[in-house]
Amino acid sequence: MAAEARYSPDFKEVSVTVRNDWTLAEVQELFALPFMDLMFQAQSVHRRHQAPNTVQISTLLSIKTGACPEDCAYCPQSVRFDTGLETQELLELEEVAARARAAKQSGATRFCMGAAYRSPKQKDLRKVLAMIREVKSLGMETCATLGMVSSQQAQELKAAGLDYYNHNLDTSPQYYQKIISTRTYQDRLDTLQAVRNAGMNVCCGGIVGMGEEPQDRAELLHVLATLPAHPESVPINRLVRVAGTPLADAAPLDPFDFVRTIAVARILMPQCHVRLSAGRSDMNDELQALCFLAGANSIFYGEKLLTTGNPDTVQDQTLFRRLKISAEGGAGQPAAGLPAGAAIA
Ligand code: SAM
Ligand code: DTB
Ligand code: SF4
Repeated sequence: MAAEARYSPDFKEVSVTVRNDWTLAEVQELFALPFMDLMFQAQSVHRRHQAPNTVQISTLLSIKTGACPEDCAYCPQSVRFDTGLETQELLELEEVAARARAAKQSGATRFCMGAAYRSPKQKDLRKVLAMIREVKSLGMETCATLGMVSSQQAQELKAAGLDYYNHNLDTSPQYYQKIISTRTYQDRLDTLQAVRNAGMNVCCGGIVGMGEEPQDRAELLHVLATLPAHPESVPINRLVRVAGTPLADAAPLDPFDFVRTIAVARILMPQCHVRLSAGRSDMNDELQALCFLAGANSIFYGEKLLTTGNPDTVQDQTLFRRLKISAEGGAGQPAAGLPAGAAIA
C-alpha cells in the first residue's frame, strides 16, 4: 500500500512563462507566504530558468567620488551630508584602464564604473565614453552608473560599447518621497526608458532596510516586474548605514525580510540576474547562502563597493568553495580564486 503523500497539495506548478502583468496583490501574496514555501518556490523558479550553483561576478570602481548635489538620504556621497568622505574628481583614462586591466587579470568579466553625478555634463561624458571604449577593448563587459541620462546620452553610451546601465528606483514610489527630494521617480523611469530605447541592458533595483514598510518592498518589485521588459540585472542592496547620512540610525532589518525580497524578485523576474549587492560585509556566510538559495546569482567581487567596504576576496573564495558555487564564466575567465562554472545559456 502506497504511503499517503504529505507534500502540500496546493503548490503551483512552476511557470515557464515570463510575465509582466503581475498584480500588486499577487506580489503581496508571495511576500505573505510561509518562509519555507517562498524559498521552495523561488528555488524551483530559479532552477527552471537559471543555471543552479552559479553566480555572475562583477567588479566596481568609483570613477568620480562624492560632492554629489543630490540628497539621497542613504548616500555617503551627497554634498549635503557630512560623512567625512574624501572626494575625487573624475579619474584619468590611464588610471581607469589600469584598474580594468587589473580586474581582468584577476578574472573579472564585467567592469562597472560608478560616478557621483546627478547627470553627466557633456565634457565629462566624453571622458567616460573614452573609458568605456578602453574597457571594452580589453574584452570585458562594461557597465556604468552616472545618474540621469537623456536619450541622446544613452545613444552615445551605447555607441561607445556600454553593455549595461545601472540606475535604481531604490524603493516604492510612495516611500521614495521620504528619501530623495531632488529628482522624481518619473525622472528615474525616464532614464530607464532612454537606456532601453538605446538598446542597452538595464540594471535596476533598490535598497532594503531604509525604514520602509513591507508594502514598499512589494511595490518596488511590482514596478520592476511590470516594466515593458524586465531589467536584465536587479541589484538588491541592503542599506549600508553610513554615519552622517540621515539614515545612519535606521532600524536594523530582519534578515529574513531581506531574503524574502530576493526570493520574490526571483519569482517575478525569472530570467534576470538578481544581484546580492551592498550590505554583504555585515552578513554572515549563512545569510548569504540563504540569499543564493532564494535566487541571488550575482555579486560584486572585490574589497570595496563605491565608498564602503565589501567582503575580502579570500572570504568570498572560501564561501564559494564551501557552497560549491562556481563563477559564471561568460566569454572570459572566472574571477581569480573562484571555481569556474559553465556559462549560462
Ligand atoms: N549617482 C548615480 C545614481 O544615483 O544613479 C550613481 C551612483 S549611486 C551611489 C548608485 C546606487 O548605489 C544608488 O542608486 C543606491 O541604490 C546605491 N547606494 C548608495 N548608497 C548606498 C548605501 N548606503 N547602501 C546601499 N546602497 C547604496
Ligand atoms: C548598486 O545597486 N549598488 C552598487 C552599484 N549599484 C553601483 C553601489 C552600492 C553602493 C554602496 C555604498 C557605497 O559604497 O558608497
Ligand atoms: Fe548622488 Fe547617486 Fe549618491 Fe544620490 S545615490 S547622492 S545621485 S551619488
